Amino acid sequence: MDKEVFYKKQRKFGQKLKQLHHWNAVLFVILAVTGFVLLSTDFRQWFPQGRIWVKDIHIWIGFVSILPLVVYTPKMVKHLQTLRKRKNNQRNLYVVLFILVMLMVSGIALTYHREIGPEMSSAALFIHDVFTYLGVPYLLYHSITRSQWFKEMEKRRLQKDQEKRYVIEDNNPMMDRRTLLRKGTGGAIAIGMTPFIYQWLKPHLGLATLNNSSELPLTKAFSPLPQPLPDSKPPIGGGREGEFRYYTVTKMPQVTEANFSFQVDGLVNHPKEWNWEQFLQLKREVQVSDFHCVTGWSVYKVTWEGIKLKDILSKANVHPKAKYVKFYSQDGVYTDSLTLEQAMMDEVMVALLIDGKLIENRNGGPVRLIVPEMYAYKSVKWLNRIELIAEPHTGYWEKRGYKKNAWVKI
Ligand SMILES: Nc1nc2c(c(=O)[nH]1)N[C@H]1C(S)=C(S)[C@@H](COP(=O)(O)O)O[C@H]1N2
Ligand SMILES: [Mo]
Repeated sequence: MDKEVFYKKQRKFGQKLKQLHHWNAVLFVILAVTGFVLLSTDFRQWFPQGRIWVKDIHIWIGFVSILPLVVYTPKMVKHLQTLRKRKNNQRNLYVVLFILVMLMVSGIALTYHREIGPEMSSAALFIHDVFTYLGVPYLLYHSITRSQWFKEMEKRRLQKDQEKRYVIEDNNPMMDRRTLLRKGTGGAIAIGMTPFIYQWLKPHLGLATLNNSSELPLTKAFSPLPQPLPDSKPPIGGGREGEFRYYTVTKMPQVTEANFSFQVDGLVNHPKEWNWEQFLQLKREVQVSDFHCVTGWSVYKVTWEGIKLKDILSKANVHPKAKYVKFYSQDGVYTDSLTLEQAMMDEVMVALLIDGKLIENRNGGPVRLIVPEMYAYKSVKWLNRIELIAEPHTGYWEKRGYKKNAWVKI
């Protein structure tokens, strides 16, 4: 083949690759944006319903983007080799590919979190997080510095420099300008990402215990405080392993002793209502259990102290017509339910203490439900009312697409 034809072909091929490259970038931007929305606790609060479809979009685009990557990669590698492009370009390609593959593999694992179990999901979520927080800025840098817009800006800057004869002595003024612009871009991205990375690392740096100062610590809002049982302090579980991600679909309710009440009503023979002091008189027990969120994170060996739900139900004397138990939160919005049979399981607890301390407000305190065998969307925070009902009730997240079957083990 003569040289002319060869180069023409290569150029055409390069053009095609460029288009594909562009579409990959578009898919990637959608994934990055939806991914950060899913990470945002603020979004969860402002627009909870949106989370469900944002997650669907994220997963679908994720799957769709596998295809162009598979088609595109071998061609790109070949193209770079034929044109004997700079080593730099090739190395960059492999870094980008590595990031994308790690995100995809961990993303697929997370999509099937239920099938692979909590341990594998936690690992997948960790990988997905790492490559989001470190990989996304890299890819952002990659796409900005390779865009037509950026290259033109570089060119313009260089021309200006030459006109002004600033860097005329330099051997390679283009290189200098370029390095400067690129370092600037890299720096700006790094600074922009810092709050996100900080947010992510905070619990791992031991900063999670610092309370938001606008929040009244519950230990000040209640008196007396529950005295932990010997099994709670020191916690028989040896202290929890892992970090909670604190979720709320509303503004966090400020529970105080004055507005605290705990009710059991509906289809019961003896409806009950306790104030704080009376509530503390109920017999508490201690249990160690794991806590699994359906989005992939878990906290292990949590020592909870509280009242077994079955004990509370027996105090209220459940009417034979009751088939389901509905749980209300003091936030006025969040609810969920169990069948009566599920509610009678031994480990279902109305918890007050975690690892020997009153449960914090953001963690659902002072009183939250714990259903260790099920995903934590069943574990209603700021629990203040239990209603016995005859018909099934669809909980907050279940209404918005979460499965009614919340068993962790399938
Ligand atoms: N009232 C209320 N309870 C709730 C939620 C919520 O948003 N509001 N989120 C649920 C979900 S999805 C999870 S994973 C756990 C999170 O508990 P944490 O915020 O203490 O980590 O609480 C569950 N109970
Ligand atoms: Mo969750």
